[in-house]
Amino acid sequence: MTTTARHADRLLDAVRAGVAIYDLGRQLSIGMPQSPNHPPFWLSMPRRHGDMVRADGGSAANDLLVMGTHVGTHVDALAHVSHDGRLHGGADAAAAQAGGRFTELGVHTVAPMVRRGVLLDVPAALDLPDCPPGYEITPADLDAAVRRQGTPVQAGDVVLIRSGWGRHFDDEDPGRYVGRESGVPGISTAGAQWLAAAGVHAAGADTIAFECLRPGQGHSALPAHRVLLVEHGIYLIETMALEEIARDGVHEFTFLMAPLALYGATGSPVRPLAVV
Ligand code: UVW
Repeated sequence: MTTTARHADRLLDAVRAGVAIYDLGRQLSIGMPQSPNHPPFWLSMPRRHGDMVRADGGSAANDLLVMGTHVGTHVDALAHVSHDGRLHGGADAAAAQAGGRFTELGVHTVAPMVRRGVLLDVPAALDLPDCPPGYEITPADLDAAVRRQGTPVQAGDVVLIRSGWGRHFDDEDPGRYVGRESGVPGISTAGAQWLAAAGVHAAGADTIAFECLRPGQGHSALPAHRVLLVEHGIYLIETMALEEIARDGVHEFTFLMAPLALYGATGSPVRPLAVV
């Protein structure tokens, strides 16, 4: 039986027994923090109640949504990042994007995930309230979290890394979460190699770009993206809400996530769930 099938079975058992479900997605709203690399989130209501009243008196409102696919809680497909003109598996990025969409590595190829999930609570392992801005999470930190929690990482897992920076998502100044001046804590290149060596299927974090952003660096250099997406074909999930599940001390769960099947797109908004 595959890991996915085992977790689907466990999920059914859990649903029958009564389960706790953690919502790991952020609310999407105008003005929320987001990377300057991507078009902003915008929602308007072109049709309001009363604009078109049906013969039976009924009326409907509806919305127009405009946003980048890497805004809010989202998954990065393998088409998202290239290095020296090459995508994961060696495909030529310029050729792959020639038709304006990625037929091979687009987000429509990311299968819905039903997998073992592990939360690695780094600040808890370091005995800190949260990782400081610009802090690089090392393999030693990841090992310390695994040891403290007793949750070894297995091949095929989805591993979520809590830095504690997520508590800034709702700050009045969205620039704090984005790390405009301060930088943002996150995984180091060596930390990304640790995840790749463990054979994880996907990795997520409570930060805007998953990896460490040094003060003043902005979102210009993303070496962990290269290691995970390009070199190892490991999906990334960013801007996750990990505070509640960490507060409850839940470190192992069934992870559920279905990206939108946006044909050829480089990413998709998602609403991941942890089922315990
Ligand atoms: C950022 O927003 C920087 O992350 P990504 O482009 O990987 O989605």
